[in-house]
Amino acid sequence: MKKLRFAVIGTGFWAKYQIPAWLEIDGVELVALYNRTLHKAEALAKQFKVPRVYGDIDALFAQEELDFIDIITDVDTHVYFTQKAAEKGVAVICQKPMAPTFNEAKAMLEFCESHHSPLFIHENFRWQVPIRELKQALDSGEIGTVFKARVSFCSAFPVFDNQPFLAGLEHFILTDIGSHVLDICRFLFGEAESLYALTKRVNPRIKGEDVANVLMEMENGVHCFVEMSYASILEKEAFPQTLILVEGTLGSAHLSNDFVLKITTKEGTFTEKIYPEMYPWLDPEYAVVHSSIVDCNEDILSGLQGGPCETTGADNLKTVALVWGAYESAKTGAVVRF
Ligand code: 89Y
Repeated sequence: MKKLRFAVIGTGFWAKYQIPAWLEIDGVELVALYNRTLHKAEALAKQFKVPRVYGDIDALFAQEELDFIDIITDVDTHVYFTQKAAEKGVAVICQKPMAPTFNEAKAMLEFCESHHSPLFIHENFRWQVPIRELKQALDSGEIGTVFKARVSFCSAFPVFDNQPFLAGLEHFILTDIGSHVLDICRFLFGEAESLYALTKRVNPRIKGEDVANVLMEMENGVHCFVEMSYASILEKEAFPQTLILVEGTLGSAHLSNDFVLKITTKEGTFTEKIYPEMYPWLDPEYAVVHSSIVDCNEDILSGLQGGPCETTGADNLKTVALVWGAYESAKTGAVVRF
């Protein structure tokens, strides 16, 4: 099969991992980098031997023959670059969160559909190996019918050191981490029927909320409590792990710190350790996330080649709806129904 030619749009923090993750995969060829500040693109091009760089997005589309672009910029530019690509008939992969608001995300998807340009969202948390393993355990039926779950992403990791723009977001933790963990909930338990949320800002130096608690009732009746916080000083710092406890009629499954998965039934507890693949290019502080980029890219490549793909734009819009449903619930104090 012919290699798909692509360009990376944006050469900030995440591109340093997204690019080597692509280089792990056959079937794609990275031909160019774009960045508003050209010298940053030049530095990364040198590091990863990418042949061409651009500081002008129109020049990129005029001079390169592309099958797709991978947008790794801040959220406020996602719609702009997506439309530029779709107008040229180029497929788009875009980082989460898809767009700054639900309406813009919906319009972005409709724009791509009307231009027959496939849209995929790079949503990688559901591709973390411990979470795939947990899903397998739930699907095996060993803990019976699931009735309740607690999904936690609570940390005091200095997240603004690497990604300072997050501190200026009016909507922070639900868009940044909520996009991931609410997507994990959809992956594990299906769609939500209703949701109630509370949010809070603890850190006075940031603009948005850094604590959010969301209680969902899923269509299959599962009660799912999702807690997220960047203000949690805990005995064990878990960043960037999502810790999950699932209870079923025959037992429970507990994904706890340091990738330990425990399955408990009346027969006892079975413990397993599920480590992420430690690629040489990953930052150990982000290991489980960085390593999942490869699996997420592989799945999207399958979609680009006309095969199945989990995180299409249409699928991810349902996660975006949960994020913005949570903001609405926190603002109005009402339960939001889907
Ligand atoms: O931006 C976020 C993400 O996608 O994963 C963790 C993170 O870097 C900080 O919350």
